[in-house]
Amino acid sequence: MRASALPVLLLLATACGERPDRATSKPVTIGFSQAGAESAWRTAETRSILDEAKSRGMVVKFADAQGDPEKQQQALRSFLLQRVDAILLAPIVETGFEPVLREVRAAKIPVVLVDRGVRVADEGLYATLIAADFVAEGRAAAAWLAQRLGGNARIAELQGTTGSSPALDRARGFAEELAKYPGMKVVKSQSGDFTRARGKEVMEAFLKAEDPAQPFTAVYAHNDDMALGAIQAIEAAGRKPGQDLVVVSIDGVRGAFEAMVRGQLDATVECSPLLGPLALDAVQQILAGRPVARRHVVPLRVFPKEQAAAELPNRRY
Ligand code: GYE
Repeated sequence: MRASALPVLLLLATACGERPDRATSKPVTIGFSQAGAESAWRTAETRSILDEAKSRGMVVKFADAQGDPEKQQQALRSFLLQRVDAILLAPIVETGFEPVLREVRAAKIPVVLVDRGVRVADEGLYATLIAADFVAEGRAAAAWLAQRLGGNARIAELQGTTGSSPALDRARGFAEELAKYPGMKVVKSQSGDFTRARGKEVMEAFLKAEDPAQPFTAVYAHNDDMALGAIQAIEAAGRKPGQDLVVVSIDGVRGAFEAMVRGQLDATVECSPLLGPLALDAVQQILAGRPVARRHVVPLRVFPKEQAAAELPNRRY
């Protein structure tokens, strides 16, 4: 082989997902610990990562923790035993990861956090976090609602999975922004676990316990799926979502745009689940020994229902 052909071959190998530091043609193997399949957002994220890995010639060991933090720890330990080249972790909750991440680091396996953060004393336990700014999303939802309702609202809040970074931060950002408006109050708040079924159940209970003299005028759901469940509960109670109650949520899934076109949902804050290209770029950079930014913030956009019909054909999830 001519010496000049070598760098080209190496480059090709890198582009196909091979570890550039290995002379063999063994493909890169990634362990992907997914939180669950609770929402349309999450299934879109799973697809984005699996499709992107496939197109880069990477092998993915996929483990769905089904919302169980214990299962997620087991998945990480099994990736460790299988000696994967890198781990993608979409953590269910923020806490409890320190010990297992120490084991993973001792085995020199890099960890890329996708979509949610963890709370660890030693931030060096993961290479980078690729996720939206959930506090900013909560703020954007509150600001939009305040503007829409002229600074006065009695709000029912459907929170995401207890202890997850999006639930904590979306609640915090919303509350911080709301504090600027004395007429805006969260009167009920409970977790609906990011699912449509729980969103419906919790909203049903809220409406049953509602004081008729002081009815809710708005719903803030930490994701679209819960908002779609709440909309069913509101309609079943003989009220009109989008009219009697203004509904705002987060994610920007296709179902939310369809509900906006029907006039049932008022606005959604987009949080893109299409993280595959970003996550796998990070993995490839790390394996090639190149530096990666500690944090990649996925940008947000607010879509009110007036824009939904024009935007619907552009939605990719
Ligand atoms: O908003 C929600 C999902 O972690 C950002 O998890 C993600 C959230 C998303 O179940 O729909």
